[in-house]
Amino acid sequence: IHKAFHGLYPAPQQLRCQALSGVEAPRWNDHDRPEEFNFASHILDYWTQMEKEGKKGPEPAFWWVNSQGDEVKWSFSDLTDLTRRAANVFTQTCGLQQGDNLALILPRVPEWWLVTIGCLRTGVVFIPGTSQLKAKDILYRLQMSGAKAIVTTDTLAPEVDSVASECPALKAKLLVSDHSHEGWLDFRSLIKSASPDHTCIKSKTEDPMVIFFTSGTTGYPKMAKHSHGLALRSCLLSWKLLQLKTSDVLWCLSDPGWILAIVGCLLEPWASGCTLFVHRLTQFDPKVIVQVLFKYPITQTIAAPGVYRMILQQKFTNLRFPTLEHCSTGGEALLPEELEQWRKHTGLLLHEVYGQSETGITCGVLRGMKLKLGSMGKTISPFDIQIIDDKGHILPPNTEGYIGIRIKPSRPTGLFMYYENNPEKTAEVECGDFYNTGDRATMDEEGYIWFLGRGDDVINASGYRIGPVEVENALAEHPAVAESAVVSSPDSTRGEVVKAFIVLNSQFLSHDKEQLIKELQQHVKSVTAPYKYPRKVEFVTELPKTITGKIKRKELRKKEFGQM
Ligand code: BCO
Repeated sequence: IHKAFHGLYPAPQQLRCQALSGVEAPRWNDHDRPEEFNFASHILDYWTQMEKEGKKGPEPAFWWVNSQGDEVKWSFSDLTDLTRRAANVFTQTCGLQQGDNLALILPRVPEWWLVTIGCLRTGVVFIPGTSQLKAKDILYRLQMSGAKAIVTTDTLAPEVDSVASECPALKAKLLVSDHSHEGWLDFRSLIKSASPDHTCIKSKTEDPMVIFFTSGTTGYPKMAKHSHGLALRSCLLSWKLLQLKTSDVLWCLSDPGWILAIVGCLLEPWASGCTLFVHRLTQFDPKVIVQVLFKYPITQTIAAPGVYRMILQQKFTNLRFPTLEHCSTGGEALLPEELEQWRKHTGLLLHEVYGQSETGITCGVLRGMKLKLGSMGKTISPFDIQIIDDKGHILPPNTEGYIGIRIKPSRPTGLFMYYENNPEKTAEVECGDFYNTGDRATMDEEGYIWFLGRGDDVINASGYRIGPVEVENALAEHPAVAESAVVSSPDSTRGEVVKAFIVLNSQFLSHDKEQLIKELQQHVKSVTAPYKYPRKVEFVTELPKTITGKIKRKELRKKEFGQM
């Protein structure tokens, strides 16, 4: 069945493997802090060695399919070979060095995995972004990070070209495409001709590995920088939370731009030597997801609650998937009714996890753990989560407060290092002995945590964290908008959606309102990543403001949630 991807990469080797039981990845304990850690050399190359010694079964490490019937299967040996080549492309062809930043904006194509692991091998810090980003978002990311290289597809290459002259640090543009593009290096050909010999850097566990852009209440996204400790902690998660075995086939549906994808589509499956399954999924479609779950031997899924919710809303007659054993969910709140419905139709539980771009997964329902309806589980060691007030004092059980992660006397391995170039914001989220997540919750006497919502204006729509200012600024570019306030509004499909209250400029007051709403939505989709567009719009004559002229978003939000 294997089809070497576009004929460019080697077909998987015929492995001398027999299915041997009892083969386990190298293990660390919760509180181990090895001085050096590199996921590529410590984990991937370990599994490659196990394959070579015939000590690992024949299951592929990577199994990629698309709707056109193309299929890629790579063993760990293939991955080692191809990612060493990628490492050489970065260092030799692009002249990148350890600590340099690389922007990675790819959809779910196999090269995404070659780039990420190539970066791990060289110490190049990668910055994932969703393919929904537009020229302005890309410009912001390139300028803020000073990225020296970018990897993307031909869909986004013109957007990059339109801003590249404003990004003096950008030296190398790598294209993943079947076609060549002037001014761009052809990543696929370079991989083919690169040497497979490369020595992985000996990274310190605390050396930088990845940066995520994360939305906040004010201004544009901040850069949350993570060390290789994130990868180390994801190994612990793989063993404890999901308890993956080499025979498992894990499908994580997160877009490659988010931390959930780094954890669920890269680190967790391979920490346990299991198969990562990927469907190209250009457009989200619950029908395709259900078909895939019937067709392929997938044993575990990870997806935002919205994905399971949208599957349930389709009212399929049969959701008893033949091989699926365990489902995890995270990114937004899961309602108890959704869990009940999923259990009723599939016979399976939904195991909730919680985390942010700053933290990765910090709490959750471990496989086999008692589940309490509506709770997102318990803190996962080495994190110590407590519910705190705004001074960092620990609150008694069942009291509402902020989710705090202990950072003193020592910062746990895997928590973000800091907001790059932003010591003020880094200091702002430190609250006594804790990192304040800004999320509100309660914890019961047994340590189970109940999520309540954001303590600020950040909107969580279908698992996307959206800063209101980003949307308000996009709206402000439209001539009809005099001013706007963007808040969260409840929604039965997406949990929350973006709602914009808009004061129109006088010359637009007589315009057809339905038409204007469509135009404004389209406008936002065209100037910034479309997932941020306001799905609800209300025209108002004025916005509620404080005496100093600050918009009272909280008041509007409360109204949306029927709290006033
Ligand atoms: O609803 P519309 O059709 O009007 O608009 C949609 C898309 O059609 C459109 N769009 C997408 N790509 C576009 C585009 N338009 C123009 N150009 C493009 N390139 O824009 C809207 C996008 O909205 P969406 O992505 O929310 O909609 P969709 O397709 O219905 O997907 C639903 C979900 C549930 C699959 C999606 O929202 C999703 O993947 N959510 C999960 C996000 C996630 O993984 N979050 C985790 C973050 S990490 C974290 O929280 C830490 C946890 C440890």
